[in-house]
Amino acid sequence: MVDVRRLGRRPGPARYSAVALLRHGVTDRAWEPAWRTRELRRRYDVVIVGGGVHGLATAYYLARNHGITDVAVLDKGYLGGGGSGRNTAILRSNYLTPEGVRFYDRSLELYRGLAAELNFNVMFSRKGHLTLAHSDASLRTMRWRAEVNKVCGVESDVIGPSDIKRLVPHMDITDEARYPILGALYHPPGGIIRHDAVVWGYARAADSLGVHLHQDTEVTGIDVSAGRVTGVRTTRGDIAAPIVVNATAGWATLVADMAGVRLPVQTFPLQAAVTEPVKPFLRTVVVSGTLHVYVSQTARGELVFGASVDPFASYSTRGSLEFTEGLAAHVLALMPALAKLRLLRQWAGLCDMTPDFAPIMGPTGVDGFLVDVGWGTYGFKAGPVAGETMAECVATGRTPDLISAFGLDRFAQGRLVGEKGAAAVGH
Ligand code: PYC
Repeated sequence: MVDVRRLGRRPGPARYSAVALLRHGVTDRAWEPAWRTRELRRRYDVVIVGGGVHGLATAYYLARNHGITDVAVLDKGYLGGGGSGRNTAILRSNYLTPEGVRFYDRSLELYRGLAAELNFNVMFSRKGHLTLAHSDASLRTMRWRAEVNKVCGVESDVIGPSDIKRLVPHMDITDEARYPILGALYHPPGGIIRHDAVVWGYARAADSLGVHLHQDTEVTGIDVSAGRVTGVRTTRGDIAAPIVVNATAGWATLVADMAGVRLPVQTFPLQAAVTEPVKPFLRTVVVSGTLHVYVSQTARGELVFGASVDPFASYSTRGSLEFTEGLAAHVLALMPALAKLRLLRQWAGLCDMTPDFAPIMGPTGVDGFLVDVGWGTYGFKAGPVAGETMAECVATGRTPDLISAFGLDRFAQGRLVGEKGAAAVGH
């Protein structure tokens, strides 16, 4: 017999029920934090720097798949306050290289099952994903991507303007459009998800398995002795650890520098914006690389827009009028009917761009210091699979096949992965 007084008291994934939800719905009592505030230990088996979806997923899969629970996730701010909470929550696996397609497809598979896995409503919506082509050159790239996708078993096809109009009735597909639409890459499995719910779900699940989550804990140094990592220094004291994972975005180079590891990464702001909510009318995610814009409609009815990265490297997360003006012009070129919609908010996140637009994952020249960085504009899409593979890397000491192409040594060896052609927009 279930003791209803205990329902919802513990953050463990299995404890929630319809009764608990009803009780929480009618009273504000008994809401407990989804994860606990724990004492910061002076030693952990694994320290993960960065409390976004990558760091939290790595901690979760370390505990869940490998039984490694003496793990601390450190974040200098709050969980999900960086790229995980600032992206436009788009999921897809229609990349250009076989390495990229297989990797992001595993991520999509994990995302599809995430609500059940974590017992947390992450609001995954398989809307389909359209990447428009406005020129012969981009149509050629779409065809190329479609073929690679199909070979890897990923649903993806080039469709023409009349099929686009059927999927997005508000789209201007006439020849009079300023940037006429010649076709699109259609990827039915793509969609959107609620990004902060993904963070909270992983955090709650990791916490319930014994992982320690420490917010407001900034890493200020990394100790290395005789080529091995020995621990981290933080604003709350030193922590000894034989394994340290850099799972930061925006600060990836600064954290790696602390261990003496140089990364071929430059950091750029990426701006996004959201409108007031309107009735649902946009079924799919729509992307135009030429117009540097992507748009989707949330379950609440808001339109979420993103663009290319700002044209200069910076750590600023401020919005700019230039971005808003460009965004409005480009969105209206695609869907003139949106002219009266009001923007509510705009913000920016930081993107760590690598030379080939593929991530940097796995071991470094410093024993025990691993990286999961360089995500450019693809980081959120990769959260679950990055967590799963980094956890395997830490637990077994071997680099899983799925990420073997993404090693740091590829830059010295000239084995670049070349994923720029799959970017939603030109950068
Ligand atoms: O590559 O799909 C993408 C994307 C969406 C937002 C930023 N990048």
